[in-house]
Amino acid sequence: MYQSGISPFAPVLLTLALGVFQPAGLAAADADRMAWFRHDKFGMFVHWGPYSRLAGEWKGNRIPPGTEAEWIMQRFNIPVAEYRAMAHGWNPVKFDAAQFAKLARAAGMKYLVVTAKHHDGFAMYHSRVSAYNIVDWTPFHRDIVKELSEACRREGIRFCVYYSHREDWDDPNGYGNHWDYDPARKDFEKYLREKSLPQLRELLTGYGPLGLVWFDRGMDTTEQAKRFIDLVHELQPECLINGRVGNYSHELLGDYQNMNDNGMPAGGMDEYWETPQTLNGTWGYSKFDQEWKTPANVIQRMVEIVSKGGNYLLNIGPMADGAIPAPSVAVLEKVGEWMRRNGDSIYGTAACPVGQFPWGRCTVKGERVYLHAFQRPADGVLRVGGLRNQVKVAYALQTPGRKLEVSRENGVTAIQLPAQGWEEGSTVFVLEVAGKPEAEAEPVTQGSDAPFHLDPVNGRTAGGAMKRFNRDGGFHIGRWTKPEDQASWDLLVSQPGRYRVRIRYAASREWVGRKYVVQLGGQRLEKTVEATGEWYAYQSFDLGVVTLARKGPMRVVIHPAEAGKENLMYFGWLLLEPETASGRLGRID
Ligand code: FHN
Repeated sequence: MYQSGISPFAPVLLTLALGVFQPAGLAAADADRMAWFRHDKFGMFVHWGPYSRLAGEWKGNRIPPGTEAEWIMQRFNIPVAEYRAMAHGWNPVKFDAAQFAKLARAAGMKYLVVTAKHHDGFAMYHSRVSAYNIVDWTPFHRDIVKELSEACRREGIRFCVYYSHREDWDDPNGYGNHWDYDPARKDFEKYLREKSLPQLRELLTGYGPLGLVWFDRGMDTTEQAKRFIDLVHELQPECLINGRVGNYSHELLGDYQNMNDNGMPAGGMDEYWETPQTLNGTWGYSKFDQEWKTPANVIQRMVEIVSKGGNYLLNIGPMADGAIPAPSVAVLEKVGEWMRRNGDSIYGTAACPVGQFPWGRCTVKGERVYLHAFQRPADGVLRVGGLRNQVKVAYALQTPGRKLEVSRENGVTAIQLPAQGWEEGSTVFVLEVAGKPEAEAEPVTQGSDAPFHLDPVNGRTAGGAMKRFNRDGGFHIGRWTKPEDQASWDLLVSQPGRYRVRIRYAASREWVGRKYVVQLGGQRLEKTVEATGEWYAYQSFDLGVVTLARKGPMRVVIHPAEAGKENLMYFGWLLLEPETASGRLGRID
């Protein structure tokens, strides 16, 4: 046990209290709708449809390596008539909904998202809108969505559907099929009105309460996306909507942000997010792809995702006959064994305030820090830098009665690890700490004649300002409308001198003309947001030269100059570059 010492950066100490993660700027009612999503962390994605029957091969030709098997119709430009004929004979007789739900449960997954319609336009449920569905079109005649929804409820798994609302290669007016249909003659509005929206209505009215609807390959316009959102809200107000409902290059619509496929953000974010990931290299089943991730890899990905405040939606691709590939089952069962022992360090936890470690990651819940050691350090000591709290007691999650020795030196907490009890994937150690886990911020430092690079990852937000991810531009800070909505950084200046300040941001038309303030120590720059063209069209702007007069700590803060209705900007970075005519630092004498 120890008392936290005095930090050398005491004047600029800041704390990040993330004990109960609840993204800033959300109304309480919104936050409540998200409660299960925030808690559950781990879901099963199921990509299944007639493409599974082809298993990555069309007329003796293999789908190019690295291509997703569910895209086979588009990759080979298979004519609608031929693809329909193939689907007509599909009979997945081994399908057993209970097996899916039981596997999800055994793996520790809490929600299941099944492709009710993927881009090929085929409905995996009994649609009255289109006869091109599993019940009417195939000899199988069973409603897969219905059976899965019932099995999930029996197993306590939250049931959710994926629906490809924009892309539809079967419908003459849907998006994406240019080989059968002339794009210039398509009436996309008709497709929305007569197929996509009515099918969504069927899913929202025929299968009980849905946890969420997972849309994909977002709508072009906000107006179109809002029709889908409105329908969900009208029919099932509690049902969540994923971020891909809208255009990826516009402001996030829906309840949470999706990473790109298999994506992992560089750091934690201030909003809800989820990453969809594959177990091998494809979503739909391919007989050619046997590159399965190991249980350890899946566990470590899960820990990494949860340590950054996200959810992990992990895919299985059932085969043509309805069986789940044996390697998927084996991996998920192993992951489930780990979850049964260690789930406490995953469910209901929040992002780790103290970043990433060479030996693993961490998650937090209440006044506990869960240290996930991916491997045992050679000297048997787990070192945790930047944790501000006093540690009351430390132990391995599996052996709470056996206390571990803890010491602290120069701001680093050191835990003596046992030699036994190591797990494949991650071994979890618990620190019970005084108060909510908080980080001592690492100041941003500079190298010799080197700039300060201030970005969303090494800064912090306050008020309504949020660190966010977008699919085009990586991280940005957004949702700031008033002076209290701030981004700030603590710097440790080692080379006083003159510095040129540059800022990079993207601004949509409505934000142009808004005033913002950059405070650097005692200096204040007031600037106006300029046009960059588009939502995520980032540009850099020169803000002039400032003087960093003294060595030591200094704070940089950016915020809107006054309150307004519109967002300020999507902030990318601020650069402080040594200003010299000769290329050398303009030093202060
Ligand atoms: O095109 C789809 C793909 O087939 C798969 O469904 C993934 C899952 O996230 N989403 C799209 C690509 O991003």
